[in-house]
Amino acid sequence: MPANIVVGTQWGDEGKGKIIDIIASRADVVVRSQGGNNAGHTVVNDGQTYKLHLIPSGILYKNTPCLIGAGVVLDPKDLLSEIDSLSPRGVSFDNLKIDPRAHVVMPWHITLDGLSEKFRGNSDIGTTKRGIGPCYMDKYERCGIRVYDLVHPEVFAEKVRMTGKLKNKIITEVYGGEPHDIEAIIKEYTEYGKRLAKYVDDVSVIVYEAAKANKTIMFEGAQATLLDIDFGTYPYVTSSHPLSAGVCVGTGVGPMIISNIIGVAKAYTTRVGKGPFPTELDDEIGEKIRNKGGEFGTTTGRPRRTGWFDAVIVRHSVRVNGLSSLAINKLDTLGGIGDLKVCVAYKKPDGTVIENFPAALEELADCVPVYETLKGFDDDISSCRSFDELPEACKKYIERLEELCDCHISMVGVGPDREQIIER
Ligand code: 2SA
Ligand code: GDP
Ligand code: MG
Repeated sequence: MPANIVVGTQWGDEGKGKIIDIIASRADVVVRSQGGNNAGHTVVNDGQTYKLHLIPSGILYKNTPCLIGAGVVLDPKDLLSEIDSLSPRGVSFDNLKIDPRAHVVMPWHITLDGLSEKFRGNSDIGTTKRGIGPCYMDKYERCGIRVYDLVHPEVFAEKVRMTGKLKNKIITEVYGGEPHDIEAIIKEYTEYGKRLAKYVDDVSVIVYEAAKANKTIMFEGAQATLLDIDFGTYPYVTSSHPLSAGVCVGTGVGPMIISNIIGVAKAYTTRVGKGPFPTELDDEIGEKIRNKGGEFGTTTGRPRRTGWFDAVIVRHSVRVNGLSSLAINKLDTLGGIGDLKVCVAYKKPDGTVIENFPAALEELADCVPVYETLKGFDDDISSCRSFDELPEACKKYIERLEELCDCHISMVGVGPDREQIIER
C-alpha cells in the first residue's frame, strides 16, 4: 500500500489521530496537506496522550519524515510552541519539513477571525478563531505571506509593511478594532522565521521521490468531509479541502500515486461549531454520549454536539472521497446507551425520501431523519481485539453500517489507545 490517505467522514474528531498513528507506524513518510492549527488530533501511546495540532502525527516515530505541504496554513508562533512542548517529551523534529509555499497565519488573521465572528452575531460560523479563514482568504486574494517570505527577512518585512497597513485599516475602520503594531510583528516573526528556516524544503519534490522509490506514504487529513468548503455544510465549514482530492493540490502530487483511501467515522456523530446536524440529540442520551465519549474539542475545549450515526452523510463521504474502506471508532462509547438508532435516509415535508446529502442548507433544514433501530449492548468491549469477540449486537451494528454506507469497514475502534482497534 504505497500511498494512503486518511480522511474524516463526518464533522471532524472521528478519532483520525488514532488511525493516522496506526498507519504512520507502517509509513516511511507522513504528510499534512491542508488546514492549520484548527485541527486537534489525539494520539494515545503507552498511556501517554499527545495532542497534535499542526505537526503531522508521524513525528512520534523518530525516523519518519513528517511533511507540511503547500496547502497548509501555518501559524509559526503556535508551531514553535508545539515543538517546544513536545521536545522535552523526547519527540524529535529532525525530520520535519515545511513547504515554502505554505501560507503563514499572521496576527491580523486571528484578529479578523474573531472580529468577523463577532460581527456575524447569531449567524457566526463557530470557528476555532485560529485565523484559518482569513489566511485562506488572503491566499486566494493573492496578498498572502508564505513560509518562503517568513524565512527571507527582507522580503518578509516589505510584505508585512504593505499588507499590515491594509489589514490595520480594515480592523480599525470596518470593525472599530485595535490596530496591530506592524514593526513589532516584523521583529517577532523574523525570529520565528530564523528558527523555522532549517525545516523549509520542497515537500512536493520529497513526496514525488518517495513515491518513485515505492516508499509507503501516508497523507493525514485534518477536519473532515462535511467541513469541506465545497462538499460540506456551507457556510458552516472550514476554508480548505479536507477531501481526499485535497491531498494532491495541497501537496503537489498527481492523483495516480494514491492507492488507498481510508475514511474515519465515529459509531455515532458529533460536531463542534454551528450548522445543521440532522441526527443531533438534544436530550439525556446526547449528554450521556458526550460525557462517556469525552466529547470536548481538542483545540478549544468546546463541548461537542452529539447525535446518532447518520448513514446519509457517511455515504456522501464514501462517494466524494472515493473511499477504499472505513474505520469506525468509539463503538465502546455506545455500550449501555440502550437501543441504537441509525439514520438511513432523510424525509422531505412532501413525503419524498432522499438518500443523497442535499447541496443546500435550505433543503437540509426541511429534512427529518428516517431512523432504523438496532439492538444496543451493555458489555464493555474495550478489551476485544477481534471481530468475533464482539457481542452479537455490535457485530450486527457494524455489518448494518457497512451495508448502509456501501463501504467495507476495515477497522473498529474500541478505545482511545492505539492497541484498542479491531482490524478485519
Ligand atoms: P475554522 O476555525 O475556520 O476552521 O472553523 C470553521 C468550522 O470548522 C470546524 N472545525 C472543526 N471541527 C471539528 N474539529 C476541529 N478541530 C478541533 C478538534 C476543534 C476544537 O480536533 O477538536 O478543538 O474545537 C475543527 N477545526 C475546525 C469549526 O468548528 C467550524 O465549524
Ligand atoms: P481527530 O480530530 O479525528 O483526530 O479526533 P480527536 O483526537 O479530536 O478526537 C477523538 C477522541 O476520541 C480522542 O480523545 C481520542 O483519544 C478518542 N478515541 C479515538 N478512538 C477511540 C475509540 O475507539 N474509543 C474511545 N473511547 N475513544 C477513542
Ligand atoms: Mg480533532
